[in-house]
Amino acid sequence: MKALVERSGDVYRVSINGPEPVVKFDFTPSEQLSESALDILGITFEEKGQRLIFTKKLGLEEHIFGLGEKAYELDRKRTSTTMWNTDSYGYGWGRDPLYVSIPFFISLERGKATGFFINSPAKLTFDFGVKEYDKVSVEIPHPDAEVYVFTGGTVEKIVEDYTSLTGKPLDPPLWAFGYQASRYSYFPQERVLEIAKKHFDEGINLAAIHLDIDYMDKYKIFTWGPSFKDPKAMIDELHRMGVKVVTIVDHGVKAEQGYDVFVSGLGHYCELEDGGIYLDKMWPGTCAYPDFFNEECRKWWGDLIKKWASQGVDGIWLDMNEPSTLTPEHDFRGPVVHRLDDGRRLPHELVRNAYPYYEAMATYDALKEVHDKPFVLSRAGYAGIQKYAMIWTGDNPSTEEAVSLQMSLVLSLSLSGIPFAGCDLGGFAGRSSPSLVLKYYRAALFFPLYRNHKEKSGNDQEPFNLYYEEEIKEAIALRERFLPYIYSLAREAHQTGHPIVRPLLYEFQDDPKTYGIFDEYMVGSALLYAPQIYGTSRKAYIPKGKWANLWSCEIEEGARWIDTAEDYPLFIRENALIPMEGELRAFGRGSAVLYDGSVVNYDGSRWKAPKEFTKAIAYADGKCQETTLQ
Ligand code: NBV
Repeated sequence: MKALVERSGDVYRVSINGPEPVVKFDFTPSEQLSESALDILGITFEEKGQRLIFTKKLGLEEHIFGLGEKAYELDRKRTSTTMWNTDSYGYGWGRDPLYVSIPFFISLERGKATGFFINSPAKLTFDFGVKEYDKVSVEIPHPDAEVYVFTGGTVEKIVEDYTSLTGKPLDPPLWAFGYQASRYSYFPQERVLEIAKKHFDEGINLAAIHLDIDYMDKYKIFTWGPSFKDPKAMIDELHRMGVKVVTIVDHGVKAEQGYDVFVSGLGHYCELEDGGIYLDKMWPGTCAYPDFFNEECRKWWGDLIKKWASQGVDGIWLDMNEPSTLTPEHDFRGPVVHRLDDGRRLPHELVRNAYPYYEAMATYDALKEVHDKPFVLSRAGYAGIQKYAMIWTGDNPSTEEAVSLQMSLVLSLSLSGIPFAGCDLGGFAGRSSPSLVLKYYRAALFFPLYRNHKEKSGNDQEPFNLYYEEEIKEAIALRERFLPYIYSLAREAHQTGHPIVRPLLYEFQDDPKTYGIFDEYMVGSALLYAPQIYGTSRKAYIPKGKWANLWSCEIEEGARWIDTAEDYPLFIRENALIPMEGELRAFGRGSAVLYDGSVVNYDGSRWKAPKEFTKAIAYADGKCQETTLQ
């Protein structure tokens, strides 16, 4: 076995048997180390036929985080999990795998963090102390591997270094953080307009509306069907209302003579070993599938996206891109091969998880030529997807247990380099009670993507169709008040990789009590939120330090558990400032960088802020002092 260990700052690259990764990330080593560096890093590799086994010890006080979208508690200790992007309709706790595969985890032991990233889109299996109580092992189904170790020590530094390697998150347009409506499917076009208008009539500012597969002509991508007679007029009307338009685009291209999209793509589809086009079932019937691993294919797809978006379409929603099919297996069947840019033809099993990565790359790069800041929403993903797309967590169910699960998923994505994520508010699969929908809106209050979406056979769960309408509208309005803070955090996320919603352990890694908490979260480093998702009261953990209750102005001192019956338990950290719509709030001194780069601050007696802020609230000694600015 050949091992090469190189280093740049706190990041080590270990190359076993001369790997040629399917997804290449830039890494410029400053030094080469001897093989004994593997002992210092505490990792070993063993060859087993055509496979490699990675192992490290698992300490009694060691805990594991990351790995993106996994339906477990945040702490992955005592789980076994597979990386294989999978269509997972209606999943609940414990279903594995789901749609996104991020083979990157963070170990936290006695307050010290170390990160590990196995750069392979093949079917990796991770075992964290299940098979062997005191070991982490990863089975790699090929004889070579590229592994990165991040030794920065803090969770934040590791997320920074991981996103320096795999790419900083995109810079989404600001409307992406507004409230969005979706349904499988709103049609005909008159109904789309009515639905959008209804939101405004009911006092909800709608930022975007999503069009699911029924806008198409017999599900053929890049077409409009007969119930969208004048899409241009519909788009113009939506734009006049201030509503952006996002269309779903699946990967399956109907294999049909005379369908210009299909014909133009010949030569760019996934092939079988014998060179024939791989054909299998998707919405329109027998389909061919773009081979996004190949640059020529990405160019062809990019031209289609550009042409489509130039009609006024604002964003693209990539579904089924694990890749899935409508076959009993859901996956690609048969000996499918992919052509990589470097000329290799590799079997599907070795590259699968990177399919959505290259699809999102092609889509983002093309949209960028039409819109300054592209909006791409993807269901599946691989490490690095954060450069190109926001992620939504797929077909979540409308069940009570799913609400905290969604928090765990989005917070884990946050730890895994993907700050821009969200879930279908209300739940996609099944029927939802009004109180469940409200819990979803509350749990996700600060999730970067805030979109209601529902399956065909589900109930109408737009806020105005539910008898909890007022309460849900209150949630939407409260989120809106925090948008300046969310925007400023989006800027930080884009520049650094720091997530917007953060598990408590991200900010308080010295406190092991935070490791098990996934039903409350930090918003940036300044705000603590414990959503009221169980009933009318809940326990909330207040980490060490002083915190001001946003509403009552009382000061809480951590670390301790409290009971709270507030609808929106929110606490400002000491010496932090939060920019809100037209107002600033600070506990002690504090400052914040706004989305446009300007700085607002409070030095304990004076406020410094641009004109859009007319009110300021200072928290001190259990009281709030309000000041009118300029
Ligand atoms: O395009 C239809 C749906 C979509 O609404 C949903 O958000 C996706 O996750 N899509 C899955 C296809 C399968 C629906 C069962």
